[in-house]
Amino acid sequence: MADCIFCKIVQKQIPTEFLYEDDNLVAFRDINPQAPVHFLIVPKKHIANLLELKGEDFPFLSGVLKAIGELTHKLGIHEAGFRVVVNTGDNGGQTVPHLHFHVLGGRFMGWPPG
Ligand code: DGP
Repeated sequence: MADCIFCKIVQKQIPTEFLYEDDNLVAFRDINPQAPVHFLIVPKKHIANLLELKGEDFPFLSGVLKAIGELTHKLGIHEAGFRVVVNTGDNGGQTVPHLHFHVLGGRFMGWPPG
């Protein structure tokens, strides 16, 4: 989608190192990390948010779980734990309207979130 920053990253119009990639998604570090490890998992297809996911996106969702498993091990946060967040809409704090899964680790995180 034109003017979508994550579409531009997916299409390599904005140079970004991919930590992980498969047919349906890419993962890259958050530009404004909130934890020592903070990366985003982003569908290659433009999907605005969690509620826009369709049945046909199931391969993407299973890929998200695979990417989380592989990257948390690779980046060494699997044993101490980590958090997966999908901010959705204004109250959820979503600022980029292209679905993304935040994965944060490397420090203790309190609850409830702010
Ligand atoms: P959210 O607030 O949940 O929509 O999170 C959007 C995140 O995207 C935010 O933590 C910062 C990150 N971000 C925004 N623009 C860029 C970018 O150009 N590159 C990278 N790597 N991350 C970005």
